Amino acid sequence: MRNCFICFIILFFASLNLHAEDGHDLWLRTKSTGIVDIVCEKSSSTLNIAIQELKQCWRGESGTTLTLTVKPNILIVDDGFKISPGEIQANTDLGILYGVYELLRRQQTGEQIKEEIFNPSYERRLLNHWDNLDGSIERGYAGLSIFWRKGKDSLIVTGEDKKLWEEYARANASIGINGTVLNNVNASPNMLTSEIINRAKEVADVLRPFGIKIYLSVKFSSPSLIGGLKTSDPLNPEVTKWWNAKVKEIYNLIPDFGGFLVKANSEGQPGPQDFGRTHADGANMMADALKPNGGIVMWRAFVYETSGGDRAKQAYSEFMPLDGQFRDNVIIQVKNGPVDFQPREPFSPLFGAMKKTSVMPELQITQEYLGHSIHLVFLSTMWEEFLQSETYQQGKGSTVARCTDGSVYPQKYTAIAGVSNIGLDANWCGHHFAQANWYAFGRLAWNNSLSSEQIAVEWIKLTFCQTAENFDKIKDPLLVEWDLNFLKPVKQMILESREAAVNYMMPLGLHHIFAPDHHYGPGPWWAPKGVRKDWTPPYYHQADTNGIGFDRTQTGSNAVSQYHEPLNSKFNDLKTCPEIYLLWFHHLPWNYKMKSGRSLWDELCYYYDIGLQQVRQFQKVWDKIQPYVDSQRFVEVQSKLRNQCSNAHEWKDACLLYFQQFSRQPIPYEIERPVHDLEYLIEIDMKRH
Ligand code: GCW
Repeated sequence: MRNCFICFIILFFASLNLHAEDGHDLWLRTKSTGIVDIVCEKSSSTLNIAIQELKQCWRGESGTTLTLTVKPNILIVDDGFKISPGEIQANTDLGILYGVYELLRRQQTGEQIKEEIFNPSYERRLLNHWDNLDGSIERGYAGLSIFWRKGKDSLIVTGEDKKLWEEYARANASIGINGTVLNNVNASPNMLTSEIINRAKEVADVLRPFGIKIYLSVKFSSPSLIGGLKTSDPLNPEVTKWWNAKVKEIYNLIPDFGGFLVKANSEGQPGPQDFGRTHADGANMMADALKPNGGIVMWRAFVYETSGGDRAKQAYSEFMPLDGQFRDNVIIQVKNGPVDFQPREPFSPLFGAMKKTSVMPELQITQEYLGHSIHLVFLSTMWEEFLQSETYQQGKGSTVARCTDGSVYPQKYTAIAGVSNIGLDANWCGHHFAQANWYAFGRLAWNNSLSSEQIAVEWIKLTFCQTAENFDKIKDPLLVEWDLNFLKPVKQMILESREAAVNYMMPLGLHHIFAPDHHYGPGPWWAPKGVRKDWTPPYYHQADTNGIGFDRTQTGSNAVSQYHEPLNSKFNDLKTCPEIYLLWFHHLPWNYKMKSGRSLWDELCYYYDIGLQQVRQFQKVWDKIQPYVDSQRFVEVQSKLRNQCSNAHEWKDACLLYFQQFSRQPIPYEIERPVHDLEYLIEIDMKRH
């Protein structure tokens, strides 16, 4: 009987439209199953979109009357909204649109719809595109830019461009993203030429009805590079005049322009220090130019000098003394960790520490250090870990989330940014599961206390459930079957995936042991003469015959001192330092005894092995769900998982064989033996597959 039922299920799903599916529809693939009567007294382009979405995607009871009401309510913040079964209420038209997306999502995922207010955690929720004006994307793994291209038609805006930008805007609005930086932080000065600003205006016009403002990355030396000035000194009156005029030119074309993002005096980019000025001098000059039109400056704290000692300490050392010196329309944009988007880092100590300055987190959605668009890694769990980290700046409960969203300190502006993983690939993100990271970023930017589990469930249902109409009939046996055989295992896989990547790449607090430049495969050995030490993996792992790890304790670089007590002592003391950060903060002998009772060397071997086993398990999970997914996405993900698995194996072998030269101990005998030679792995340097 049971077998019969399973056969029926399989046949049923096979007969469903499991057609080729390129993934372009993202999490927005539902079609309406009934009619909704919409009452809305106002009209605007944003409200028109809201109404169209409702008509296209309605899954509630057919014939329902839904009222959309734009009226001030003090309990609703910014573009927040109130939902009840028959009404969506908001202060703004955009709030209504967000309310519509929330209602439709709930209908599709079978979540309850009751009277409830939804307010955003951050006022500004931005994507940062590292797109270059020639169409290439720094750290982009999903094809060329959707905004820029080279060639003679580079400035022509085609119907196809507009269609794609509109789809992009819709996807962003559906998860609450309301800003986008159109170009790379390693900015070309040409971004500020009139012809390029004109193209940016065309993008802004398409994005506007969806509530998305545009921002631009600017090069600090633009006045001298394209403005014909002799200097770009921020205190020079000619320079100030140039920026004022440029800002005016932008606002004439784009009246709701959001502002500038600036990478200055970082990795060779020009900045105020080139003229003996401070970051505050530079940021304030731009902030003053933008202020009359309500624009802001997002000034990045990603700085580290060649001779600056422990790289993990430098952003804090440089920016803390400037706390209180920035204009109120400057926000300091800080990467989640103190080094650089590693698979695991403790949070940057700047969060919660700068008390008189607005501070915003920068996350990396594109997987520069997490397997590009080849590895299946759901980043929500990493961001959740970061946002929920206790800073203790105002006692317990001062999490990074609360320190940055205005709950702990009043901030004039609150914001969060994610470095985009979007390109021209049909599925936008290169890997079907990388779409989940775009989705998760938006959801967390809207509500920074959401759990990854909830986000995962939403995304899987919206993206993969072929029978979404069944969610309102919760007892439907097909749905129970789908829950059990697809949702449950896929959810478990993605929730585990980031930890798996940490395990096979750099467990126990190891970091930055990547091959150079592409940051894809392992390169713990890479240290050519003459290269900046803090660009080489041995600087970070410090392995020698005595042990491994970066000593950041009070007797080492003392990076621990940048954390508020009790974290300073907790990280400093071996007995209390969480093992996930062990080698981030401590240099330890190979035979150091871990909590598990194993030696540090053995434990390292176990973690690398567990990581590999986890990916093998992911392959099994995916193969088993084949009946529930369309053939194209099935095959594409399956093939990526194969690559990921062989990469995980290479990571494990490369790191263990390399570190074994120092530990001089055998790999525990119950663990699978390496199958690659170290020489071979060094030679191939794991070029991208
Ligand atoms: O992680 C590093 C990247 C660079 C990037 C830089 C930054 C845009 O390797 O490609 O440059 O960070 O964040 O500025």
